[in-house]
Amino acid sequence: MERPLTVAAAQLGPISRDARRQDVITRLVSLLEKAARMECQLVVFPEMALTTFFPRFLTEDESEISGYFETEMPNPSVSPLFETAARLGVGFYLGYCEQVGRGKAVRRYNSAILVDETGHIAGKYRKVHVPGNPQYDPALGLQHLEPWYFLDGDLGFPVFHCLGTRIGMLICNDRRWPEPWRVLGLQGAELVLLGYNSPSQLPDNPRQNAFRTEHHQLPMRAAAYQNGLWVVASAKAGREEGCDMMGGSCIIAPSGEVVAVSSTLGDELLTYTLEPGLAEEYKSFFDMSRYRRPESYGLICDRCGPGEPLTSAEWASKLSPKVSGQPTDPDADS
Ligand code: CDV
Repeated sequence: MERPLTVAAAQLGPISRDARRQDVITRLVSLLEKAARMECQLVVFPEMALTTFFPRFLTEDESEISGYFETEMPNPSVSPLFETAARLGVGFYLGYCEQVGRGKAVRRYNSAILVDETGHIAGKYRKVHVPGNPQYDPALGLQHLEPWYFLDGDLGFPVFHCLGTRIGMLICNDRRWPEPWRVLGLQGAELVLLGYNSPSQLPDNPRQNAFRTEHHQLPMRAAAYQNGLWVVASAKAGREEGCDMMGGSCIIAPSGEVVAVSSTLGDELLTYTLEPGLAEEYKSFFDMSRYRRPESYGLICDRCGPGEPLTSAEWASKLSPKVSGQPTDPDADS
């Protein structure tokens, strides 16, 4: 049964450090209204869509830091967004900075919420792969201090039923790792929404500069194909507080094809009518229940980083009885 869903990546241009929250919300509401006029049902805003990407600065000024965080969601400053969504019947993904608790018990996360077409929060995700350094490093050409401000997400990789679709969420750096995509795919995700803030140049890894767009799309295209799902990725782009941020917001089909891509570095709406059912076609092609071999993949969870190659004896002890009943050493029979 066909059930088309018209989605939009609502790319944002830069947000300055001293931007008023109210002015940012006005920009988001205007993109939401435009999306509704274009008959979109779901709009994806970037990571940290309410503020500048402040982890490029080190600040210990608590009043500045707390000004970047939301202590509840929704709250009076963002309510125009929720009200507009409900009035127009448009759902949205919003990346924001979440603060839980107070004083010494404070916990801060780089989060995203999924809001349904009635303006209610259908789900929340907290960024798991928090990149960068926990301290200022004067040797670096570009500071990326997310671990100074944020804890690793502790909600796993949930999938939500929303707008008749199984939807998962990721945030920026998560897209570069295959594991979260697989975990979402194993829960039947048909659509993954992702906001990002990615510098267009890496001064400390200059040999990657020529591949920035490639390294942005490559893991998402592979993940879309390997897990049979759609991806909507939305950038905070342009020159923000002296840092050039890449655009390239895009929509990717389960075939791995990029079906829409942004063309500016400013506020821009990128729309596409997707067919969630196409995800099923690719999921059936891979038929994971039949062909995956989790009993051989244990090393993925046992090891964090690379180590020495396993010996055949180590493999034999690691493999589940289902596999280790068979010889793992090609010479074992001879
Ligand atoms: N906001 C991010 O997570 N940005 C990272 C940086 C560290 C490059 C990214 O993967 O794009």
